[in-house]
Amino acid sequence: TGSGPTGAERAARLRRLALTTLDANWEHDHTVPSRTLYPHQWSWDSAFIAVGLAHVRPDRAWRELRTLFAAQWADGRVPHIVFNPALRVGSYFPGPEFWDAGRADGAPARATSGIVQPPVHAPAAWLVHRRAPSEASVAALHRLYPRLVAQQRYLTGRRDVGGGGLACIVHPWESGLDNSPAWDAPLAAVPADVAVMRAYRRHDTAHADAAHRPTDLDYARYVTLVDAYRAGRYRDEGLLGRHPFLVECPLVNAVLGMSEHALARIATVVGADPGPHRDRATRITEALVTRLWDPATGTFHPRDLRTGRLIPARTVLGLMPLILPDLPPRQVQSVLAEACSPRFGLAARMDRPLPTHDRTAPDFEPLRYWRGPSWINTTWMLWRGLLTHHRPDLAAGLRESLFALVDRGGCHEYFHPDTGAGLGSPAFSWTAALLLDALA
Ligand code: 9WN
Repeated sequence: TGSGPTGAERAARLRRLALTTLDANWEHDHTVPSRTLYPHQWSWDSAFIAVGLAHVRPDRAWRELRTLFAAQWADGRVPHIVFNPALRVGSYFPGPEFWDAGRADGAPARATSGIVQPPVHAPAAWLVHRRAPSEASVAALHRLYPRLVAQQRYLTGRRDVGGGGLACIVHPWESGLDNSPAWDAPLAAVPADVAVMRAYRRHDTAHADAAHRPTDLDYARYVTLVDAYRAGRYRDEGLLGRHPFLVECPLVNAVLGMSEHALARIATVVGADPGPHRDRATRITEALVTRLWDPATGTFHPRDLRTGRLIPARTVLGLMPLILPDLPPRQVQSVLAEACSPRFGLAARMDRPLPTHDRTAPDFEPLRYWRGPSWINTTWMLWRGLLTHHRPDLAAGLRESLFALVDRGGCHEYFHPDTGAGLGSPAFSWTAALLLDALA
């Protein structure tokens, strides 16, 4: 993290801060993303958190994943939220009563939501094992492997609504980048009545500035979409004919491909055949390039299955396929060009952190959640992709910008993409966890 005593001091300071943050957010058998805003267990948060915990508390890293997968549904879906039954009603909106998932086929005993998040868990499990291999980690991989395989089967099976070999999402929350400008076009087709929200009370705006969060109109649509999915008891048959939001997301599918690569490695440890995973990884990367790559823009875009068209917004989602080791050279070069353009400003020496949306777009909003602010998870994923594709110069620049953000702003949830000011939750778990990984 820089040479000499200053770099070493900063690294030690950041490590202490990260550990304190993670310890404070530990809750019996899982880590909450934030005590105030997100007091339950979240799916992709837990995967990122495990990656960080592997460096400091490996037992806890496995516990984190074990707790999450204990709430896996019979069809293989890993719910995006596992609710803590000890919390009072109203500690988060929408809570378990709103999801009412218990009545769906194959739902677990624990109260959960009915949707998923990007499947970063197999890559996370692999990183945790590689960081601290032991008898316990091999045993943990044995336990997790069939569950991770079932998660992939769900996404590449029931969720291949478009029939082209990619998974589709049924709600913007499933992308993890809830109010990204990428979802504006498909969401515009979702009926939304702000009056719908009068029946509920948002909880997020009690803890974070409303101007930094999704709008009430966004929330009205989020609720409409859950209503629609829940009305069909979270079944996936016939979604194309009845569900108002069906999109193939480049991040979700890049992670899906990455997971098959990770499963191939895990398979060799647990005595399973890695071949089928490698084949599936190849097919997912091919489908991603065929279906989500736009030669005209040189980047990846989500595909709206209801219109059949690519969504034009150029967001950070389009850069995420760089995490795939088998991304063809043409796409690698062109995603790098997009990342290094003024839209995202990636450089060996960065003057500003990586934003989540095209800085030059008229709808870039530096304060509002996923519409511009810098986030540590997307920064970390791009960093890993740069290492995979042998760009240590750019990887070093991005990593340094990550350290600078947290050093100045603390373990915030997101950051102002110009000033670096901390936004959202001030003690956010994946910021701390991924910082630990980048420091290692
Ligand atoms: C809805 C927990 C989650 C993250 C998401 C982030 C945010 C929830 C919310 O918080 O979403 O799932 O209430 O806004 O967008 O990526 O997993 O940290």
